[in-house]
Amino acid sequence: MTARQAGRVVAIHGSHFLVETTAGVFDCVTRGKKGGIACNDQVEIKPTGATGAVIEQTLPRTNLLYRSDRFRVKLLAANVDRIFIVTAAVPSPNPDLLNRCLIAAEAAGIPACIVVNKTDLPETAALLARLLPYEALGYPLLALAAKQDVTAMLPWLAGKTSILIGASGVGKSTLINRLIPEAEIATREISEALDTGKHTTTHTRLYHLPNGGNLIDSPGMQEFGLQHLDSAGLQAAFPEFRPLIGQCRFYNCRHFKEPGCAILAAVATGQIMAERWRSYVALLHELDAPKY
Ligand SMILES: Nc1nc2c(ncn2[C@@H]2O[C@H](COP(=O)(O)OP(=O)(O)OP(=O)(O)O)[C@@H](O)[C@H]2O)c(=O)[nH]1
Ligand SMILES: [Mg+2]
Ligand SMILES: [Zn+2]
Repeated sequence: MTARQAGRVVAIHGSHFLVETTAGVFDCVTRGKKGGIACNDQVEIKPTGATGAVIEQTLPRTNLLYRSDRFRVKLLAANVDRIFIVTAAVPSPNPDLLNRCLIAAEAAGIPACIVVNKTDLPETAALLARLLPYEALGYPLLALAAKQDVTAMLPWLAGKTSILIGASGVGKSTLINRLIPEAEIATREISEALDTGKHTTTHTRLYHLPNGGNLIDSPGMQEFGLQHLDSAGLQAAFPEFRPLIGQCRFYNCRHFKEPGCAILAAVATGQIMAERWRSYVALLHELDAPKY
């Protein structure tokens, strides 16, 4: 009988899990029903052959980043130290998606940074100006061009496990290739040449940084459901709401259209960004929708 080994899930392909151990990488399956295992989960496996194994157990997580709509939950990664939300002026950015990523990061208790990629594009100045208020909320803004120079990211990555998330085509895989040349991830140019469709990266995968630490690439997302939050969790994920909570006329104010609402007053004066409040309202209505 082969002994159990500790490992780390580095990629998930359907019902197969690639698990890295000190004895090499194993192609693993789970016992019974699949699911519930995320990239960067720490697991115990039991080898069934030279390269095959069964996942026996998932070890407790420090955190879990995931999205959820009415129908299903999609795990992104576990045990993450930092989330980089990658944006670019092209393709045209979606503030609601950015907000949802930030809210998911807050809800999971993981620090988030915003990366503005493609600074070589002239449209970037306007995007940076629009995103500046996010820095004031506590989300550092890193502006760079993955195709030119990614050194601005290095101090944030060292010794940590980080994940890149964001819309398709913003340059997540290009960034990883620049930071980890041996990753050799296919990026948009290649998928366009092969005509394989819109999303280039189809699986979440963890790569090791040359100077220590790990970086996880993820497929571009269009939607980010947060059905797992309740109304209190949603409000708590907005740092700019915190100083105003308790100042509304009604103790159970939902900050939607109630009279005497301190949040609405702050939106009216511009103290709270209208695009943040719009994401809040959209999410508030989504969590009222029936779940199946
Ligand atoms: N101008 C410019 N283009 C870039 C830069 N970085 C990446 N790109 C381009 O943006 C396109 C998309 O890059 P990818 O790295 O495939 O984007 P992705 O975010 O991984 O996309 P998905 O895998 O679909 O989620 C490619 O054509 C890249 O060459 C940059 O710094 N400047
Ligand atoms: Mg990609
Ligand atoms: Zn209110």
